[in-house]
Amino acid sequence: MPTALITGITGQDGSYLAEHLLDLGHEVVGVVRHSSSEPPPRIEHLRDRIELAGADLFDQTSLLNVIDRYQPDEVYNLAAQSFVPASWQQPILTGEVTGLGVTRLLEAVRLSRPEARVYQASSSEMFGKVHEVPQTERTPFYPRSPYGVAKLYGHWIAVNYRESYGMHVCSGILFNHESPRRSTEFVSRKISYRVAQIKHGLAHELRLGNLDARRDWGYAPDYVRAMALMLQQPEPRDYVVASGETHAVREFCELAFATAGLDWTDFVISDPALLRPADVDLLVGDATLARTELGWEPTVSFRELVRLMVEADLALVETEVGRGLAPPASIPRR
Ligand code: NDP
Ligand code: GDR
Repeated sequence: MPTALITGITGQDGSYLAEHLLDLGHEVVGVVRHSSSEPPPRIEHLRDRIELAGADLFDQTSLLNVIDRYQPDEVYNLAAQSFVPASWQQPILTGEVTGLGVTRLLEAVRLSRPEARVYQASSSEMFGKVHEVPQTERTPFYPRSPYGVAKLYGHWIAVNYRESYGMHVCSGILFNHESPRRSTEFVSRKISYRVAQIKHGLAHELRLGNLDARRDWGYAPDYVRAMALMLQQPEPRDYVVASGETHAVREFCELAFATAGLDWTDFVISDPALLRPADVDLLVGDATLARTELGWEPTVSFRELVRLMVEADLALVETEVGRGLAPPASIPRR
């Protein structure tokens, strides 16, 4: 049984990837940073099937210790400060974790388990102000946020360790992928959760920033399958993973409200305070390489994604209301 070590296991993707690797018969070790609250909700249901190890992408020794102790066959680096607006508020932290943290992890692997296969979570945010449409593995990068810049560093250091040391390192350039496990600060879940609150009479409006931004949105469980497939290839390389469709935030709103029988124009307010210092206007990926080499295919369309997220939040809010746990009628503004 191969052993897979996942950093960022408490995040959206980490929880789905852990489930997928367990289904494939892997032993799973999850890296968690110290926290004053537990258990981490997204992996609560997996607690008796996975091992958790304490380490932090800030801390070289802790990473070396976990690699040394578990000698993983596969390492998935999903940990990051991943919220783009927070990267302007905390640019140095973002650079340390999302950027330099990749080097710390690669150093730990190089020193203790150089034959391990490594997956680096790269991002379509690296394309930023796009040089071509659609974006492929060969499209030049132009990041537009401290997060995007940090991810670009992580991407190139992954390529560099592959070329310098012959390590088996793959970088997955994943476009936006969402699910009911997404945090409510990201626009998809912010919308779906608020739609559910409005439907249950717990809120009356939804304040958003840039409604014209276009994203290539997919379903997170589909995207973690691509991560695992990359590490099964004989030769390491980088792959774009995307649906190939682009939609505006306003389309997401329209569909989400319609799913609950509501008209989005009655509730959505465009708030200039929520605009970013610089935004990424248009993303759409070409995943031809992933489709042909990995045999990867997404199973959930944009319309299905919006519907399943709204339906999940309608059920969640109904349960919360039923238990007297109705959350306050506000969610993070950014
Ligand atoms: P999340 O924000 O949901 O999860 C981030 C994870 O990183 C959490 O488990 C968090 O732990 C952990 N983490 C943060 N800081 C540290 C640290 N200093 N040391 C150790 N762990 C840390 O992200 P997603 O699951 O959505 O994304 C996974 C990865 O993929 C990220 O790297 C993201 O940047 C990248 N990505 C995501 C895309 C998407 O659309 N979702 C698209 C492209 C790339 P804690 O729970 O303790 O906060
Ligand atoms: P993104 O995702 O920045 O693409 O990064 P997010 O959902 O935060 O924003 C997508 C687009 O929606 C616009 N937008 C808003 N965004 C948020 N969060 N809140 C709002 O109120 C709002 N109104 C409009 C944004 O301006 C943006 O254009 C995600 C993260 O998961 C990254 O870690 C990952 O690398 C990329 O996707 C690919």
